[in-house]
Amino acid sequence: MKIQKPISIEKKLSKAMFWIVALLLILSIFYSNSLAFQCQIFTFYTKPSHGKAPLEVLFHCYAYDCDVPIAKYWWDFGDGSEVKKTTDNTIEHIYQNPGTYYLTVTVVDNEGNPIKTSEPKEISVGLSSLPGDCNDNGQVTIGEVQSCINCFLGIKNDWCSKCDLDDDGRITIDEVQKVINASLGLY
Ligand SMILES: [Ca+2]
Ligand SMILES: [Ca+2]
Repeated sequence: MKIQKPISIEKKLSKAMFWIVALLLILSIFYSNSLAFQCQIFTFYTKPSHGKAPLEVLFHCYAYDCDVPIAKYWWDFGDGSEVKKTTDNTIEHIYQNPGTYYLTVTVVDNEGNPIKTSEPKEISVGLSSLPGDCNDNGQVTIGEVQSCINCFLGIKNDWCSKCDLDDDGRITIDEVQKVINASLGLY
């Protein structure tokens, strides 16, 4: 009969140590990755993104960088007005004339060095306030209604942002109803 040798305390300890070290290593990799991920946060939104001129738009930027403190925001409204420099991360701007504008915000550190510039946000300012008047010609056609219905059904097209009347990123049945009403002259 074979007698199994008892595993020595030293061996048991070194095995346990191995697993503790491995676990610590995994945890430290995970932690440093999650820190790196959190180290730069950047969100930027506008409300509304479209409407009738003159259109007052609110811009909000949330930026965080753990390496450098963010001191200023430079707002380029894309309409030829001068770049506004603020310490506040929220600003309002009125677009006086119809057109399509592209706004960017740059976050700047306390020594005046730009850290990051946003992707351009499109602001569409029209002549018409009719819901679903996607091409801004003062009437809502069956084609525009069809486009908005398609957006509601998840079939994306260029006009979906115009059909999203409250700018919340989705097209609801109420919004489609408003567009249909506008096409019937009930708005
Ligand atoms: Ca139209
Ligand atoms: Ca919506």
